[in-house]
Amino acid sequence: MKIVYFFLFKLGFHHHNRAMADPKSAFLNGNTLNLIQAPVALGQDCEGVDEAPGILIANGLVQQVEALGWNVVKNSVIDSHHLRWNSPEANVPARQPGLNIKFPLELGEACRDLAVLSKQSHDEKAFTLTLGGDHSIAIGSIGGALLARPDLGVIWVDAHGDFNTPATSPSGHIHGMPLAFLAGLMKQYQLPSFDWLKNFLGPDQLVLIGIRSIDPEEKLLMKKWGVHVFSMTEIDRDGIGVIMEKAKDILFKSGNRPLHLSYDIDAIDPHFAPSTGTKVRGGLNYREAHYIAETLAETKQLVGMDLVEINPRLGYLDPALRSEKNLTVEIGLELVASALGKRIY
Ligand SMILES: [Mn+2]
Repeated sequence: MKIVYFFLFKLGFHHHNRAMADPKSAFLNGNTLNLIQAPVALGQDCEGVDEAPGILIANGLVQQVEALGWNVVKNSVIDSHHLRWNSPEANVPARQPGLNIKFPLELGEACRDLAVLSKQSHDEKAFTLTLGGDHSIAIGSIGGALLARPDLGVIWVDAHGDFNTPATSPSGHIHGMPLAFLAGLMKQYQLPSFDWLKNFLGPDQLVLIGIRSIDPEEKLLMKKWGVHVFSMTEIDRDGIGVIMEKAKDILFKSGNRPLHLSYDIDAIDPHFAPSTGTKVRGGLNYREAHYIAETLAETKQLVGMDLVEINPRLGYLDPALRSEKNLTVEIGLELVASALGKRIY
């Protein structure tokens, strides 16, 4: 499979007139930020999630990031036209014979190429912002980050557990399996297209927040592996402020470490973020959604972020609205800003 990258290098000379913000992170090289667009949709079955990176950028993502004092040095796109539902290749039978998993070859190769970019970006100590695409792309962004930063801590914000394996998944969709890959639970299946995954997360490196929909056997896997889960129930009981303190206590137990935020937009209540493929009621409200990103930015340990599962074709009664004033695209842009240091006061 041929993957082509488009690198757009920008000169930073016009940035010196901007007030240099305070140090972004001890784990970063100043205010350097690399953007990776991962328009991948084959991890699930709704057309349109691959359109999100383009629409986020058309709605001012780069300008917004630069206004916060970041210097966007690289803007790379994984050319994954063959990974979209509207491509002819997507119409071939998806399921691997004898195994309940869809498009492992295509997604393994896409994530491998994304991992190369992610590792390189982390080697450069640039903040690495990856725009999905469905959540399968986190195998690449985090799998690559772990090659450069084996000690990475991950905050996974999601409505779902994303811990399924072929043995527990009702659908075979890889966007429900990225944490099983990153936790090393997929090694038993020996998928050659994922053999580049070398470093894995341990239970002390991962916190899940906002969860409210877990498949029954997936839940058993998660408990056995020992993942820290803060479901919507805990957020209701303790408030998001207490939950974020607990999450930091877990991740910083042995001292500071670089952090990665993997933000699935479906963690947010569909009332606020309707344009996504697997909606679940009872999610994060608008301020809770932001508070998570703001708190992590405040730690100064954040080195990367995924923003995934925005599907601009969904959630609107009037399709004419989908590419312009899309509420979910707007909230996605705002979450990136919060994670990159935007403050109310
Ligand atoms: Mn997810």
